Formats: sequence, C-alpha cells, structure tokens
Amino acid sequence: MATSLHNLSDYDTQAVPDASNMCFGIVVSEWNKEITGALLEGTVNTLEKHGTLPENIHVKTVPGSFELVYGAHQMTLNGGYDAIIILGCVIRGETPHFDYICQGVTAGIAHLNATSEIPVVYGLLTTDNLQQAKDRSGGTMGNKGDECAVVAIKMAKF
Ligand code: DLZ
Repeated sequence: MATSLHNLSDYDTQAVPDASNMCFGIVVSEWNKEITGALLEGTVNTLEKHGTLPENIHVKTVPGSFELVYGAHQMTLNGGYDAIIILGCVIRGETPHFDYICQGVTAGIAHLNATSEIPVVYGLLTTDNLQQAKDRSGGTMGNKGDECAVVAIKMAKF
C-alpha cells in the first residue's frame, strides 16, 4: 500500500538480484492509458536498470483490467518467462463496477500464483480518483511500475 510513509520507487538496489539472464512478460491494460503507460515505462526502465535485456521484456496489451487475468494466464501457458507482471488502473466510479473488477482481478491473479509455476506480480492501481493514480504512476508517491519490476526480479530468483 502506498502511504505517505512509503514511496513506491524507493528500494534497496543492493538487495535486487542481477536480472541480466531473466525474461519477463508484461500485460498492460489500455483503460486509463495515461496511467498504465507511465506504469509500463517505470517497469521497463527498472527491469533494464537491473540488467534485463530489452529483447527479454515482452509486452502485450489487453482492453481493460478485467482482461489482465486472461493475458497473464496465456503468458503462463506459453512459458519461457521468469515472472509475469500485470499493470492496470481502476478508478472508482459511481457504480459498484469498480469493486467487481478489483475483486475479479485480485482473485484471478492470486489463483494464478497458487496454481502456475511462474510468479505473477500484481501491478493494479485501485484508486478513488485520477489524482491518486497520477501520484502512484510517477508522481509524489513514486511509480508502482518500479515496485513491480523489483518484485518480479526477486520472485524470479525465489
Ligand atoms: C468497464 C470498465 C470501467 C467502468 N472502469 C475501468 C477502469 O477504471 N479501469 C480498467 O482497467 N477497466 C475498466 N473497465 C473495463 C473492464 O476492465 C473490462 O475491460 C470490461 O468490463 C470488459 O470486460
């Protein structure tokens, strides 16, 4: 959880394994593209910062966050990845749709982690408004994409 006490881009670089021999799959949602594009940029930059080759970072897009589970599942079936990262942003609206999407994606990714051999990293921003999403995709709270990249590298090494 991003709080005023924790910046999503702050981490101990010494504690991150070398990622030069690792291969990652990223599934990114087109909904709230301004935000998910910034998440993707942070993720890719941080993976490369720790040695991952650009050709070993495979990015696929899906229409919305609800489709992230399907995309990640397909990547686990394809194999060849050390870890998979999903990136999405769901912003609360006036209907319960927000809750259904968040619950569906969260349960789906948890299920994949419990049943597949490849770790799937949860990069879903769930915010009350656009400003909170901006704050967490390269703004005042850092970038969730940086955090996801570090988690993916650590889980690949697990
Ligand atoms: C329909 C919908 C709504 C209302 N809001 C969002 C959102 O804030 N973020 C997001 O990633 N996707 C949203 N979607 C689209 C759903 O995730 C999904 O693509 C559609 O319900 C079709 O399955």
